[in-house]
Amino acid sequence: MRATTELPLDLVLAVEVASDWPGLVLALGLASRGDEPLPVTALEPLFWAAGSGGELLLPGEPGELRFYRMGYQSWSPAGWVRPGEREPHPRAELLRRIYWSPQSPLPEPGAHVSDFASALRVPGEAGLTLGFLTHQSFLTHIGLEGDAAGIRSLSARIATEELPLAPRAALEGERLWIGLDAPGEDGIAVWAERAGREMSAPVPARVGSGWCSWYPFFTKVTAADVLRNLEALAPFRGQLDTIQIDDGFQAAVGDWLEPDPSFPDGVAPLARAIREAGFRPGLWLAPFLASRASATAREHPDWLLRDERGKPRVALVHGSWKGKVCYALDPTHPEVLEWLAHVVGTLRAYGFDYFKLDFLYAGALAGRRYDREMPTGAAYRGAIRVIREAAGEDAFLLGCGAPLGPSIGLFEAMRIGADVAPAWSARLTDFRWGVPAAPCVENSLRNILARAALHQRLWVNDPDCVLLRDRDTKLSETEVRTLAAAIAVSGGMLLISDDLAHVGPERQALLRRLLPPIGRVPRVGVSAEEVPDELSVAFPDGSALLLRVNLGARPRRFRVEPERLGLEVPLRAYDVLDDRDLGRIEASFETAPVPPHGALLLRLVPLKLLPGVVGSSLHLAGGALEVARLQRRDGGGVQLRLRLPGPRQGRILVATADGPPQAVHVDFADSLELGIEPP
Ligand code: 9PG
Repeated sequence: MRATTELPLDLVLAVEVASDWPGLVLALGLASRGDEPLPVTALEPLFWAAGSGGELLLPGEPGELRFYRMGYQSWSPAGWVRPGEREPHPRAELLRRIYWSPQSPLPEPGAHVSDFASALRVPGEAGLTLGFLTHQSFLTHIGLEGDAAGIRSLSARIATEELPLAPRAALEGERLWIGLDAPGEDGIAVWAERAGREMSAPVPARVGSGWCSWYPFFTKVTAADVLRNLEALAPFRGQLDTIQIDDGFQAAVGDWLEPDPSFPDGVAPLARAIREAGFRPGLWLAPFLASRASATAREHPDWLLRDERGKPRVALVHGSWKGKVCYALDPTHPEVLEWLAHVVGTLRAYGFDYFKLDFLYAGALAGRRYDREMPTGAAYRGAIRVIREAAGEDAFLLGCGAPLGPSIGLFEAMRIGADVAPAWSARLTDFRWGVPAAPCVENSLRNILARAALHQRLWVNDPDCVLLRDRDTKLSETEVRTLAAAIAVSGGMLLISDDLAHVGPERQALLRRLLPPIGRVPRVGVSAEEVPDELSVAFPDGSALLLRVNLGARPRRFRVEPERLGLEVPLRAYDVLDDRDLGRIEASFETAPVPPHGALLLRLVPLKLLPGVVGSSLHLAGGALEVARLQRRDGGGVQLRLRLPGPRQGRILVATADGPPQAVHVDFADSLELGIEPP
């Protein structure tokens, strides 16, 4: 469709009707007919306001509607809000720069914003999903105005940043998908599936695991700490993939090839040692930051992004970094790009082929760039592509602190939430910041649950690390298990981050139960709360794993409805975390109370799948990953092959369709052939 306007400008709209899902794709663009450049503020492929004609028909009562807030970057909080509800609000300009899109307004009372994609639905009912499928050039957001009485407006916006449209030139907007009829939770999944496809997301088939130096050592990490842990991890060779050195090896943020005195020989010998020990060497970098104390910032003031007054743009003030104040590098400056290629190419030549690229929002800040005509998304993507090229097509890029939309298609994996910490909550800091994003388990869990649907559609989700230490932690046994179970069931990367000297035998046994990562795409349960409390995984053998999390401060019972999970009753239920058989289940049931901050992890096996393994203490999958082969023998016995990497001790529960399960104690490494006769 083409429409002319009063300006020397045509609107060009292409509408595609999707064949595999009810909905459509809108591609809105502009074509100039004039002789003068025309600055363009924004494109809105969708705008609806009450009373402007057309009706927004949604099931349920307006007061029950929830709006999904994606959050701008890895650490920004995601979740469902009630229209009209007060939302998080960064209290300082610098916090806004870190957690908010430079192109999205801050939420006002009665107005809501979700970056890149959103959904609007009554819990459990079909709803409306809006999401941009491409982010080649521009940042995007979905806006909503309304409250419990009704929705006043809904819009989908492409920020074109006042960039001039050249005479006679055309401008293509990002493509917007409007999904109808999807239950809200699933709508986000369908959007992610499509956006991943359109942007050719390089999603690895296998989900990886590793050790990260940050959470035990922070910036104080030394080469000796890394080597000591490498040695302690030898028994996990073949099960943990990557040993990743985090922040602290560099002379200053921005001076990546100059070692800090705590790494007297630099990182090259460590890359070799890690590889020789049978692991993949990984390294952390913040490619768009340069601290005030760095040679990079000092020697190349022209590489820094500038604000409106021409001053270097501050991206972060960090208490434990030399120089504290960090500037953002200009992602369009040719010398910056050349230097980034040199840095990453050199590190690759040292042997690193896994890069955790952090504080990436700094590559998409507002400011005056060398290339003044390049929009933010394109500038960011161009710089990441340069890094990719230097790192190698076979390198593993993990994004962190990254604007989500423009990162689609460029990363194997992406951090999807706040940092963990050895404490459940950080409410005071969250309150001071105005954004619940301070490092703690509670904030990390929020996004593990609320962004679970992105996993293996846009990238492999990195939920951040499991914390296993039993010293120097405020986390209770219950809280440690909740974090571990949520990370496992989310299907995301399985990273640990402790000094192994502080991980006792029981917590090491828990680590075994987390490896290999489950790696599957979970389904998010229906919830009327801000954060969903349910994830479930359906396994190809017909069984399922169900996770329920009690984020509250009081014990809570949960209702388990097998049909809702697509499971046939009768079935057998097994409590994985407590290694306890829950018997035969005939219908929906109410669970025993789950303590505050606790989790319930159930393996559910329909009787029609039996005889078979109904429970196992060998892995948090509870039996779903363990069985490589099962043969039924005459007379009711079974022949089993168990397969799991590394030494395993524990018990498996084997059941027939009608009897109680038999517990069989096993002790093996890698695999075990087992014949079991009926009792
Ligand atoms: C290394 C860390 C770890 C961690 C990352 C990221 O706003 N801040 O001051 C802020 C500091 C650190 C931080 C996030 C925000 O953590 O998520 O895993 O790599 O950097 O410095």
